[in-house]
Amino acid sequence: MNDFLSRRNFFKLAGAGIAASTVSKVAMAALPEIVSAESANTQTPLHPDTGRPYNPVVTLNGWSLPWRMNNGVKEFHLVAEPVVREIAPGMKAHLWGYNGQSPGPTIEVVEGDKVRIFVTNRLPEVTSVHWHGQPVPNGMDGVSGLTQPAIAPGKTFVYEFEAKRAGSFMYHPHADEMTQMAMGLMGSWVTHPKNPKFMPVDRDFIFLLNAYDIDPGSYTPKINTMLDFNLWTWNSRAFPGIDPLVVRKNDRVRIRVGNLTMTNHPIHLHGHEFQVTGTDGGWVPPTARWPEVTTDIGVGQMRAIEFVANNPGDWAFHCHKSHHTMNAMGHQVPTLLGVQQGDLVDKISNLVPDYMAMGETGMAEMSDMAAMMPMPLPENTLPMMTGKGQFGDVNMGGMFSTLKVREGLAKGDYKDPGHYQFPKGTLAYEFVGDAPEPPRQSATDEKAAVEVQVRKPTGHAGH
Ligand SMILES: [Cu+2]
Repeated sequence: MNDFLSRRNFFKLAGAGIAASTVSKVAMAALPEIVSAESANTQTPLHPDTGRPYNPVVTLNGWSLPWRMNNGVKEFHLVAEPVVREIAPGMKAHLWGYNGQSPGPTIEVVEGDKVRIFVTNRLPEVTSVHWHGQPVPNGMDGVSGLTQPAIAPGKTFVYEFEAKRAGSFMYHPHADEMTQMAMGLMGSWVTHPKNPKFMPVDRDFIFLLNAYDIDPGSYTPKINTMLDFNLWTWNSRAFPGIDPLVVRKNDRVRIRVGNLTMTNHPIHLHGHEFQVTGTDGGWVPPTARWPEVTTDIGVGQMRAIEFVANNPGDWAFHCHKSHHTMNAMGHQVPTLLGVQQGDLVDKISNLVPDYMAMGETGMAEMSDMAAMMPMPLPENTLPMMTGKGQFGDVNMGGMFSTLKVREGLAKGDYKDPGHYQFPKGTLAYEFVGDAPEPPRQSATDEKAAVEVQVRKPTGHAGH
């Protein structure tokens, strides 16, 4: 036995919510042991104890796959299989993933490593794995039908290539893609630079943007959805299920984000400016970078952003498409802002006893819906927006998390430090006193100089 198969490492992994499954000794002689994760928590980084040294990444609500060395080749074992993934506390989804979770584990190698990946198919249909963004020989590219026969259920295929270029990559199936991506089959890949001192950072996070369409009260995604997904997730988690990104003040931070949804996501960070330092095409030369607080990540793209976390606090970090910071429930409801529903409710209640007026003053009241007796949520459904902060409801869901910048954390400390303690005099506060009526432009009786002809839109004519 070597590497992670040793007893010491097995127990280390088991303690972290990761388990090695029982396989026969004969099978083990040929195939690397199957290691799988049972929890959706962010695992501590996997420090390499064999092979070339590197600074490991932290997979948000995920983990990295252990390997074994075999005559100088790094061997991994991915198993495509049905999994149950907790999207956030209170909701589980029946997905397809790798090694117990969706997304699958992050694979970390070093530039120049010879890599062998065994892929076992435990799905009910054929699959394959495409190593997105990597320079590989054509026959290792994983496009079923085009570059290889698809992997039939029960079969194991072997992919072998050299990890030629350092950078951030993804892996996903290239067989019945629409179904398999909608079911959550995907994972991250990092090829670390051969020189660990190249573009060093103190904390290096990675996650994938992915999306699901799961009807309230059900467990399995609708695989035929084209664009109108209702759960916008990071590594198949929705706020408040997404862990915070915990960093020490003045740490240099890298966050690598890949997009495997069907739309773009403008990812926005509060309190700091960052630069895009990498794409899945390689590192951006320093002369070509510019400062940003939002970077749009297109479909099938990967971006690495970097900044110095010099501003302590609990900073929002989210997709800027506001519907992507909401969970399932109906988005097709009419707008009732300003519509007084008081007596209407009495009338409708005669017919529908559970009817509840909503949206008269906005939708923030949705945050309290789970707690409201008149309208309980269906089973296995997340509220549309939720999450509590130290001052009350955060009114968010979906692609939302926080960057928690704190002084005095230990080097590898990623534990949630709790709410930020605001220094005296640095918190927005309520004005107390008389607020004088603001001066307004005086009303006039004169007829408007321009008479406006309004033509109301009918159907698509209004476009
Ligand atoms: Cu988005």
